[in-house]
Amino acid sequence: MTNDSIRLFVAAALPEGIKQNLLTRLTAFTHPAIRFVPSANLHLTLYFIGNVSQDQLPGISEKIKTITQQHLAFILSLERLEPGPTARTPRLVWARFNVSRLFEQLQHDLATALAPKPPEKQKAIPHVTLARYRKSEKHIPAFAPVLPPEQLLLPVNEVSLWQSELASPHPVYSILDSWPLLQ
Ligand code: 2AM
Repeated sequence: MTNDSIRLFVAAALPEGIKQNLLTRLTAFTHPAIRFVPSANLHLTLYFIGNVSQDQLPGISEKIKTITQQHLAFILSLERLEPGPTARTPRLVWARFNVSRLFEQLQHDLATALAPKPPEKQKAIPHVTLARYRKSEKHIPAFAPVLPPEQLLLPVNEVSLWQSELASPHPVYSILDSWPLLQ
């Protein structure tokens, strides 16, 4: 990639109250090799684009805008906090939300429009990544899932394009643009 490349992903920003609610439950996962995601970086993952050149940005934004004009806003309900349960995600702790037809359709259409190759067949799980294990950690502990004591609802009213700048100890994210979903 050239110097003018940028790393992008599509995600929904979270209300401050939801972030705080999720973070207070994370103490169950305390471990020397775990790093909690800073509050400013928390988001509902929709689609990871990866590195693209600056001149692709207007086209990408236009595609996301068109998709958001065709999809309804939705509300997700928190199911549990748990270690990433799939072979792809064992090194994460995430907050997993309920399966939602509206989320799946939005995620599928973003992947179809933005992917350089056909999207994975595997369905995307609605989640917020809360913590990651250090890459050097070989032994990932078997934490039990944490269930929310009461219902926690996450309204998803808009979709944002985020830039990720890799940094230590955490990447720095910034929102480049946002588009409302249909009400
Ligand atoms: P994750 O939280 O489930 O890992 C920025 O990294 C965002 O893009 C995160 O929401 C992350 O999802 C998502 N993402 C998906 N695939 C990724 C990849 N291969 N590398 C980095 N981030 C990825």
